[in-house]
Amino acid sequence: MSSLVSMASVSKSLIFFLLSTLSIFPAHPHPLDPLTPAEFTKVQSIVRNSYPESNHNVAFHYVGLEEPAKSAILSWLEGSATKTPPRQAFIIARINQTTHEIVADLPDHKIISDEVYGGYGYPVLTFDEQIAANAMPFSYTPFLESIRKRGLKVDEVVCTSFAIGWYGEQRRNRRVVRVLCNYLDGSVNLYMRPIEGITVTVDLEEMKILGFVDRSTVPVPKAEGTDYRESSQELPLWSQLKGISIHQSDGPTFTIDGHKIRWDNWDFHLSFDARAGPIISLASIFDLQKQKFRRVLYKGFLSEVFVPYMDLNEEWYYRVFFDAGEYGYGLCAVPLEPLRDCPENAVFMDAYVADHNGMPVNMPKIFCIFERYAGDVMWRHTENSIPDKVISEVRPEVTLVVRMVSTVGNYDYINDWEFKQSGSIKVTVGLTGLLEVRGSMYTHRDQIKEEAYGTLLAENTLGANHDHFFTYHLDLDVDGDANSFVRSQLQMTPVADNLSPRKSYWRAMSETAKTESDARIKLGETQGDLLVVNPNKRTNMGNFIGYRLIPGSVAAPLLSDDDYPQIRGAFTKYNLWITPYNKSEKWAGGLFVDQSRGDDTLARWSLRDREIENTDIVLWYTLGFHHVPYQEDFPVMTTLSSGFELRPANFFDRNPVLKVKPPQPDNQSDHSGASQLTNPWIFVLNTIKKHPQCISSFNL
Ligand SMILES: *[C@@H]1O[C@H](CO)[C@@H](O)[C@H](O)[C@H]1NC(C)=O
Ligand SMILES: *[C@@H]1O[C@H](CO)[C@@H](O)[C@H](O)[C@H]1NC(C)=O
Ligand SMILES: *[C@@H]1O[C@H](CO)[C@@H](O)[C@H](O)[C@H]1NC(C)=O
Ligand SMILES: [Cu+2]
Repeated sequence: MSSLVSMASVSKSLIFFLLSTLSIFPAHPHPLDPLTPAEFTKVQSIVRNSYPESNHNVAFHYVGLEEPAKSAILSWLEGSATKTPPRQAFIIARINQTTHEIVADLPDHKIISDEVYGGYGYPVLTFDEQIAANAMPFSYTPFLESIRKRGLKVDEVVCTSFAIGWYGEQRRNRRVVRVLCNYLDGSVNLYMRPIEGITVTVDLEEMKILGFVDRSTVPVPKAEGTDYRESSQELPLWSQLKGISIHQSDGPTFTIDGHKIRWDNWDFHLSFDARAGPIISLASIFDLQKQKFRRVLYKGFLSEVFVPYMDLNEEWYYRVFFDAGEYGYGLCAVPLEPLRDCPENAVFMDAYVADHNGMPVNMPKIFCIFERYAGDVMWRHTENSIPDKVISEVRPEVTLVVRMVSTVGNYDYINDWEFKQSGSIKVTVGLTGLLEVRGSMYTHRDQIKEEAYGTLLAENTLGANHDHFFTYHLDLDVDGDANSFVRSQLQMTPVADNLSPRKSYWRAMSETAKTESDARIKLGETQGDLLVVNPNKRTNMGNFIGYRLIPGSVAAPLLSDDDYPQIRGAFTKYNLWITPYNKSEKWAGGLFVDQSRGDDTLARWSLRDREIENTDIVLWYTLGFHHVPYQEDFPVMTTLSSGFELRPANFFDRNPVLKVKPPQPDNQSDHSGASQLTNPWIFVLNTIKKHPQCISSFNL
C-alpha cells in the first residue's frame, strides 16, 4: 500500500520511515476510519443488489462512514466493550428521482435501513451531474447564438453550475441548477472574464434545459492582466528570495498508524469526509504530571460554509453558497503541491470518495501533516534584574499541522488544524483564489452612478461584496463527556466610597448556561471568556477543569432575519451555540441543503431550548469574514486568514510545557548563521548598558 502515500522529501530515511510505519489501511481498522476503496465498492454492490441497474436510475450523492454510537466508541476505547463497534456506511442516493437515506452494514453485506426523504432540500450535487449540466448550453442553439452575437469564440467558453437556493417558492420539486459561463481566450483566469447576462437553467434529473435568458451584453472583461501563472509573469529581479527549507533528516517526530496520529503529547484520529473534509476525533493530550492521556475533543469538523453575495442583479441575487451542503467541502479538496502547499518535511495522505455511480475515486495528497517550525517563540524570559547575572530561557514553538485545501470553484480555502504542545488546538482557515466578479460597462469609478454592489477592480470588472461564514462543530469532552458552558463576562466595576485612589476596575463574572438559549452568543457585544468546563473535576487549586474558545475575526450576518438566504443560513445568526450531543445533529445548515428552506438548521434545533448543564455538549462556533473586494484581490487574492484557538483553561495544574526540551538543530543543516553570535549576551548586555532606563523601569 506504499503507493498510497506520497511524500515531499526524497530523503532515504524518510522513505524508510514511511514504508515502515505508514499505511492508511492498517490490518485492524479503527472504527472511525473513513471507508476504504474496497468498502466503497461493497456499498455500491449492496445498493445495486436492492436497486438493479436494469430498472433503477441510481446516483450516489454521499457515501461515508455511518459513525458508531459515541457510547460504543467510548467503551471500545476503554476496553470494556465486548465487541468492536459495527462497521456501517451511510449513503444518500437518488433512486428513481427520490432521495434515499440508506444505512448498510458492511461485514454483513446488507441494507439495515432505507428511508425515502420527503422533506425540503436535496443532497450534495455530484461532479458528474455538474459536468453534464455545464455541457448542456453547448448543444443549445439560442445559447450558441448569444455567444456568436457577442463576437466570442464558443471553444473558449467554460460554464459552471450554481445552486439556485430558495426564494419563497411554494412548490418546486425539481433538482435544478443555473449554468453561467465565463471566457478564456488568452487567459486561464476564467473567473475574471464572466459572460454577463446569459443564464441557462438546467434540470439535473432529466438533464435538459428548462430556461434560457439573455439579458444584456456588457463587455467581457479583457484577458490582459488576469493570468496568475508564474509562466506568464515577467518576474522583476527583486522577487527572487534566497533558498529556504525545513529539513528533518531523521524524519518527523509524529507517527501515523492508519488514521491515528501520535505526536509529542497529542494523540488523535484524522478522517476524511466528502462533505466536511477533515474530521479530528478523539484528541487527547498526555498530562506529564498525571502520567496519563486526558480527553479534550471527541470530534471537531467544519459543519457548513455559508457564502452569501450581496449583488441583487438578475444573474446574481441567488448566489448564496453552502459549500459543504451543496458542493461537498471534502469533494472539492485538491491535491496539495509538495514544497508549495506544504513544507519539505510534510507527509501526505490520500483520501477516497464515491463518484456518481458509487465507484471509489482516489484523491491523492489530500492531507499534509507536518511539524511547523516557523521561528516563533513558545515561551521565554530574560531575567536581567538580578545583579551581575542574566538568565535567558527561550523555548521555540514547534507545532503539528494537518492541512487540507478545498477549492470550491473560484475560491480556495486552506484549512489547518494545528496542535500545540501547550495543549492548544488552533484552527485556521485561509481564503485565497479568485474572486467572483461581475462584468460591467465601467472603466472608472467616476462613471458609476447606481448601486454597484462591489468594487471596480479592473476595467469592466466589479468584485462583488460577500461574506464567508465557517461553522465548526466542536464536540469537546474536557476530561470526560459531562461538561458545562461557562461564560465569564468582564464587567467594569466602579469603586465606591473612596476605597482606593482608583475609580474603577474590571472583574470576571462567571455564569453557567443552563439551557440552549443561555448560550446563544453574538460576539463583540460584551467582553470576556468562553469556557467549556468539566463541573465534576477540579485542579489541585480547586478550579474547574476547562478549555476556552478564543475566537478569531468576529463577523455577524448583515441580512434581515426574513431574507431567504438568512433563513437557510440562520445558524450564523449567533457566533456561538451550545447543543446537547445528538448524533444526528451534524450539519448546521441541515442534511439536505440544496434548495433547503431552513427547517433543519442548528437555529431550529436550538429552539427546543434543551438542558445543557453538566451533560455531553457540542459547541458550534462561526468564524466570519465580510469581504469587500479591494484591487489587490485582482487577479488573484492573497491569503486572508483567521481562526480560533481551543486553549486549556485550568486544565493542567501548571504550565504543561515547562519541561519541553527545545528541538535540536538538524544534523544536516548549516548553522553558520546561528554561530555568528557565539555569545548573544554580549549583545544584550551592550544594549542594556546603552539603555539604562530599561533596567530601572524593571526595578520600579
Ligand atoms: C424506476 O424507474 C425505472 C425506469 O423508469 C422503472 O423501470 C422502474 O420500474 C422504476 N422502479 C421503481 C421502484 O419505481
Ligand atoms: C436528535 O436530533 C434530531 C434532529 O434535531 C431530533 O429529531 C431527535 O429527536 C433528537 N434526538 C434526541 C434524543 O433528542
Ligand atoms: C543526528 O544526530 C543524532 C544525535 O547525534 C543521531 O542520533 C542521528 O542518528 C543523526 N541523524 C542523522 C541523519 O545523521
Ligand atoms: Cu471572499
